[in-house]
Amino acid sequence: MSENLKIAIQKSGRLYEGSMKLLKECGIEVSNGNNQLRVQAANFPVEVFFLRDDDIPEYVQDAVADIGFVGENVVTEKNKSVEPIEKLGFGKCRLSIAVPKNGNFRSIADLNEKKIATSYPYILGEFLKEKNINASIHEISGSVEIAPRIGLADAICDLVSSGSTLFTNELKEIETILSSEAVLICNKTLSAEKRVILESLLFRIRSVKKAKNNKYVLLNAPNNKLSTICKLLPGMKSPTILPLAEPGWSSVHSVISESDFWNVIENLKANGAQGILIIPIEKMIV
Ligand code: PRT
Ligand code: ZN
Repeated sequence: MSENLKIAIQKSGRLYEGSMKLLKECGIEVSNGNNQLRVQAANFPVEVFFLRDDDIPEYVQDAVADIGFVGENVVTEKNKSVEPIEKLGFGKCRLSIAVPKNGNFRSIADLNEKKIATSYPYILGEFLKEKNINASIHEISGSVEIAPRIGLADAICDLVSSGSTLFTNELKEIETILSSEAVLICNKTLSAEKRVILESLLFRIRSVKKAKNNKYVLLNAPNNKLSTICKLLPGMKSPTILPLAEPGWSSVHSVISESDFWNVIENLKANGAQGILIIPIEKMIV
């Protein structure tokens, strides 16, 4: 019987939606209607396990699952023997040290001999060691942000995304220890057969990610401006140019990356482009 690749994803929480959406965009149908622990995909040789995110690195290390989608923060904290393969582009956050807004602490050096509350004792411990700061770590598993107010700690080390939790609790960030997003981690001794399935999945994931980072652009340009405009549009090979019904004008089609999107659009306009249309790309085969 041929093997399935076992994928561990978060059962519920902040990474659940993103993980399910990514599988769907990769054309993998997984229905978790009955809140099951494990589901076989309908049309791809994978089986999805729904777990607590904290358990995913260990399960992947021990080959209970072959791969997992989990935050880099959890991978680093758990320090298991797994191979990080690919960033997945969702679940972005940072692990930061924060202190009371109106207190006396300005930098991490002020935290010598102080107490820091966190759910990330390993990462924080390594960081303090590296910076030569002798603070004590108080491990708590939830609601870390209230620790200074109730006198449990002088500072906290916790995940931040929008910053509103810190703001509401009158805390301010003084140091970022780690930037994180969801990553695909892999067991280190995957069979050759499973590697083939993983390669096929990675190919799909990369096509989805690439599409998200790029836009399809259509514009009209006078023929005497075409060479300038083409230089602004690198495209996958080179732009496609089609004549318009109106003499002296062409339609130009290309792909531009999200990162320099606004710069390119402004330059295109300044160089005579008109009727610019930007279209999202669903998949981009790399
Ligand atoms: O039940 P299980 O153990 O699976 O879930 P969990 O409660 O441990 O994790 P969950 O679902 O809260 O988070 C899962 C993963 O999402 C984390 O490990 C991160 O990789 C990622 N992630 C991204 C975040 C955040 N953003 C985030 N903002 N995880 C937690 N937060 C929390 C943070 O701890 C703080 O309480 O949100 C609050 C801060 O948010 P802002 O927007 O107010 O700054
Ligand atoms: Zn967790």
